[in-house]
Amino acid sequence: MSATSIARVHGRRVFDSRGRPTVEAQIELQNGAIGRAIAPSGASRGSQEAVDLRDGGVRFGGHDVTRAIGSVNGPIAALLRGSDALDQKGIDQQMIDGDATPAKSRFGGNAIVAVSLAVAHAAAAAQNMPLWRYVAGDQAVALPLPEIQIFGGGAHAGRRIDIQDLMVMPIGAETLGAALAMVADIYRAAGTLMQEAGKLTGVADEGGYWPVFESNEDALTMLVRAIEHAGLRPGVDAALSLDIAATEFSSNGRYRLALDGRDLDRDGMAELVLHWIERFPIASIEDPFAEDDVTGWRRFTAAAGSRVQIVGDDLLTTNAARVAEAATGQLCNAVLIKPNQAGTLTEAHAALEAAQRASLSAIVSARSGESEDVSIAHLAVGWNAGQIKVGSFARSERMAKWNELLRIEEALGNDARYAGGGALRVR
Ligand code: 2PG
Ligand code: MG
Repeated sequence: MSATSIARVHGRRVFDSRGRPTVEAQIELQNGAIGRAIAPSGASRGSQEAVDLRDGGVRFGGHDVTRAIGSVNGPIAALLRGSDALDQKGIDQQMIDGDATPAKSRFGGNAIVAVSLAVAHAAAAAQNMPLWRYVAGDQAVALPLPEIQIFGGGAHAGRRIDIQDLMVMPIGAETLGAALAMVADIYRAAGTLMQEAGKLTGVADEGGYWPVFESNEDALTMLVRAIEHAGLRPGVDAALSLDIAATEFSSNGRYRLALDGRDLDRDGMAELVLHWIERFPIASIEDPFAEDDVTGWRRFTAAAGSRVQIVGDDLLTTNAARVAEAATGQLCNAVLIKPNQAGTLTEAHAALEAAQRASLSAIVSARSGESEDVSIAHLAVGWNAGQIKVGSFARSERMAKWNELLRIEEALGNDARYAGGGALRVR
C-alpha cells in the first residue's frame, strides 16, 4: 500500500442538467486525497459510443442508474482497491478488462467514465495540483478556442429546427477572458433580437435560445445579426460554427430537413452545406453527414476541407482507431473528443493523440446532459487540445466550465496563451 493507493471507491446517484439520474464516483486514497466526477450523457449519440447504462422500466422514465452505480460499488471497487491512482492507464485497463465487452455494456460506460475521471482528480489532489497540470505533465498548454452555442436545435430542442448547435467561435480575441466577454455580448444580443422579433421563448437543453425560426437558414441569418448587434465583425471577431448532427435526420442515405420541407440525397446535402459556407462566415462544421455515410464525408472534405474545419463526432465517437482511419481516408480534418464516448480517460486521450499525430484538430466536448463537473475544462487545457465545446453561455452546468477556464487562465498568469483562431488550422 502506497500513499496514493485507492482506499475507497464509492458511487452515488446524483442528477444532471436535464433532471435525470446520473453516476457520481468518489475515490479516496490512502493519504486522504479525494477525487470526484460525474458522468455526462448525450442525446444525439453515435452508435459506437460506450454504453450509457440505464435501468429501463418505469422509474425516472427508465433513466435510473442503479445498475451502473452497482457496478461502481461492486465489481469496480473490488478491482481497484489497492491500485495506485497515479497509474491511470493501468486502472483504466483493469476496468476495460473487467468489463470485457466491446461497448462497456456490462459495467456501463457511465460508471467507468465517472470512476476514471474521479481517479485522475484524486491523483491530482494527492499531488496538490489542479487536474489540468496533472494531465499536462511537462507539456506546454494553451487555453482553448471555445465554440459556444447561441441557438440550440435538433435533439436538444424537440427538433424545432434541424441543425443541432448554432455556435460562435471568438477567433479574433486575444485572451480567453476577452473571448468569453465577446460571447457574453453576442448571447445577450441574440436574446434582445429574439425578444424584438417576438421569438424569445426560453432555452434549449444546452442553454442556447429556443429556435423559433421559419427555416434553418433563418437561424444562420439571426446568428450573424447577433454578432453584428454586439458590435463585432462576423468572420473576423467571431465566426460561426455548426453541429448539424446529420445522423439524427438521416435514413437510408437520405437527409430529411423537416423545417425546410426538404428530402435530400447525399449530393443535395453537400450542395446545401456548401451553399451555407458560401453565404455565411462559417469556420467549422460538425457531423454534416450521417455516421455511416463515408462517401458523403469523403467527398465533402475534398470539396470544403481546405476552407472550413470539418469535425467528426458521431462518425468517430472518440475512438483512436476510427480517428486514424478517418485521417487516412481523409473523411474530416478535426475530431470531437468526448471522454464518455470512449469510456475512460486513457482511451479518450489516445483518440486525441491519434488526431494530433495525423494533424487533425481536436475539440474537447461536453454532452447535452451535464452537471457542475468541470473536468473537461481541465482536460482541454492539460491535453493542449486547442478547442473546447461546452454548450451555451447560460445555465450553470455550462457556466461552471467557462468560469473554470477563467480561473485556469488566471492561474497561468504570464504563461497564459490563448489558442484563438490559430487553433483552426484550415483558416
Ligand atoms: C454533440 C453534443 C453536444 P449530445 O452532438 O456534439 O452538443 O450533443 O451530447 O446530445 O450528443
Ligand atoms: Mg455533435
